[in-house]
Amino acid sequence: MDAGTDDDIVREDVMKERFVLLWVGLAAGSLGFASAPVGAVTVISEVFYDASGSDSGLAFIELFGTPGDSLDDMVLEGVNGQNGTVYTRLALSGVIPGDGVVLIGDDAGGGITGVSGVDLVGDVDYQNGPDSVVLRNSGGILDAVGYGSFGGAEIFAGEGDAAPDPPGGASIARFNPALDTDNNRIDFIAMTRPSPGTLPVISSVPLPAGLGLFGSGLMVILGTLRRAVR
Ligand SMILES: [Ca+2]
Ligand SMILES: [Ca+2]
Ligand SMILES: [Ca+2]
Ligand SMILES: [Ca+2]
Repeated sequence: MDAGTDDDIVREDVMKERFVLLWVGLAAGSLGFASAPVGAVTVISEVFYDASGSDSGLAFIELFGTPGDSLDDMVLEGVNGQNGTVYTRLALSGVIPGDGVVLIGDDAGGGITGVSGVDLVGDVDYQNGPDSVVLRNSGGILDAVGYGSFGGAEIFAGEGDAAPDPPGGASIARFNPALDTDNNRIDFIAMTRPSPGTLPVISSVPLPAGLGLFGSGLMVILGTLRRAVR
């Protein structure tokens, strides 16, 4: 591994920030949850916009929020990084399921998707970056993520700094779905194995019953993060 490059330093900083956030989250008992806290704002938890080969019918987006909350007022927009225009818009419907996870699979045509276990089907094959996805309701923007390397003339419609833009076959996912720092670079990691409909490893780590479990859970989390930032 090269040492001392700017990229390495940035990654180290992101790791440190995530570590602190994880530590605070674990200490506060906010992890190991089955669903978002009541009243939590719905967030984008994972975006898979570039499958290996064709994306049609394989792309998906996953949201995380409070079970029972209505989706009827929510809209997902794909924002073109080249000029800032909205190139696709999907109005959502229904309610957030009991596990808090809403999975929307890309429509390959005729309402058919290749993504299994979806809650909704629609045009969610977002552009492969640098681009952004915005979740809004009639009150304004609920959450947004921009991914990729934005040049000076390109329009970033995410939050804070851009999330990574992993190679085809990988997704970007919120490393802790219950945490939203409004900085995409901190909140999102690359997932070499997309997880449609399920939350990242971190949120399936049970609440620590003792230091041993605490330590082992933390190692799983840190191992996941290390792999993700490579
Ligand atoms: Ca795509
Ligand atoms: Ca592709
Ligand atoms: Ca946010
Ligand atoms: Ca997932």
